[in-house]
Amino acid sequence: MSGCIMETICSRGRGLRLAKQHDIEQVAGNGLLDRRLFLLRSSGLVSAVGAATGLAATSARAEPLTVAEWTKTPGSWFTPYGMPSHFEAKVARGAIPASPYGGFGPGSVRAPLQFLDGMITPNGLHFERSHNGVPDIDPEQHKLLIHGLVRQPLTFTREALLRYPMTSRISFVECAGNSGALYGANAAEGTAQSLHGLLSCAEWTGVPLSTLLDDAGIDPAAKWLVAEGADAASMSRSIPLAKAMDDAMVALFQNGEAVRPSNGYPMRLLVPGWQGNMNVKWLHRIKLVREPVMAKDETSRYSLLLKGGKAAMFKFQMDAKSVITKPSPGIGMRGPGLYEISGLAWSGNGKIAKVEVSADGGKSWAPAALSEPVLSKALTRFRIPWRWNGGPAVLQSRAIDDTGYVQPTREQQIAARGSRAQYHCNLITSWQVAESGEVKHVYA
Ligand SMILES: Nc1nc2c(c(=O)[nH]1)N[C@H]1C(S)=C(S)[C@@H](COP(=O)(O)O)O[C@H]1N2
Ligand SMILES: [Mo]
Repeated sequence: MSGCIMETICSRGRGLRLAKQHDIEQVAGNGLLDRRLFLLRSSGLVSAVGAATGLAATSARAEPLTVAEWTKTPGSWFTPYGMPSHFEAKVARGAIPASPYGGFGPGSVRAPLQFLDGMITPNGLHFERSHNGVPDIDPEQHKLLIHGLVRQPLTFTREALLRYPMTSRISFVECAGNSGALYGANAAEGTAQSLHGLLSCAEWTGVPLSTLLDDAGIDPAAKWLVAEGADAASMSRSIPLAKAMDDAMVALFQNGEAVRPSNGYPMRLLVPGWQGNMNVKWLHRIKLVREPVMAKDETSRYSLLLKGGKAAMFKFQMDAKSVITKPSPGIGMRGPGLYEISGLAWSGNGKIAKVEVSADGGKSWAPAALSEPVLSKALTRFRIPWRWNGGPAVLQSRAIDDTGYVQPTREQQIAARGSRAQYHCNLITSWQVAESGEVKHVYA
């Protein structure tokens, strides 16, 4: 295969003149190619590669278009709220299990990461984790109370919040329990969705929490706040005041429309980059306090169990992590040739600085291209070309954020934490590619 690409390109003077030799060379073991390969469109190189690998097989041999059935008759009428093509029915939050409590109660559904591209999760596919179901909240009756160590307690209706100046930011939400199966002794069978799908990213719009706290007047004795939801779980979390004043937001909009009921309608707290659990949905109360209140959701749950029976008192930020979504289990390979490996990287500490990809189970690594925009505490799409020779391969990705934090191997994470940590699992995922093209989760 490698000879084939090289010969084709070498026989095309224009491509060769504009693209340097190293642009198409293998840059790491088992066929990883220079990340700029697909960016060299103007050089003619990509079309040469396409012809050489069969990537362009369908478009290169153009035949006259036939007139399809849907071109011969008028299309359907409009709908008030658009839905995806019915051909995309598999792109869903999985099979919804029957509620053990007759339609209510705790549960979660996961975003189908392997079927999505870009950095944004459509609202209908945003993962959901709810500890006691989704309340049906009338926005006219819902109120947000800010009280405790403040000069003057205030209540806000949604209407009142809508009169404030809004800000927007693109931010991921990840459940601290996401990927927890990877602490297990044996590699769990699963897809990007079932293993890592408690993760989504949206553009959130709302009022900076600092604005509302300033309006209430912060007592200098206040160092923390407690945020509480109006659902039947009364989800409560203690949040350091410094974080609240830094970049927390009372979000009213999600990707341009009102926050969905399952994601916190009419308002949710957004705590960028920190445990999903702290992003309290159906937010109705914020109390300023001196100390954390040690609520059930920060002690019995969502705290990080370490080796020797110790627990980290608080571990809020979600460290750098990445996962390859294409190829991945269920999204396999169809014959040897040139492919784009693509996936998601994110860090609760800041921006993704670099993503490296390995096709030989971590023996060698090559840098992936990061798709713009690369934003702090948002999902970042990475891509790298791969020439699959049809042999066995183990694909891995490793994220590095702008604090220098490097996503750990499984070995490193288990050595540091033991295997009962349950939360904050951000170790490197390995996808094994079989000669059949099938992809499966393994421990490398
Ligand atoms: N009020 C309330 N807020 C909540 C929850 C909840 O059950 N009730 N679940 C939390 C958890 S555990 C997570 S991971 C995130 C999930 O957000 P999402 O459902 O919008 O994806 O919301 C958090 N906020
Ligand atoms: Mo969660």
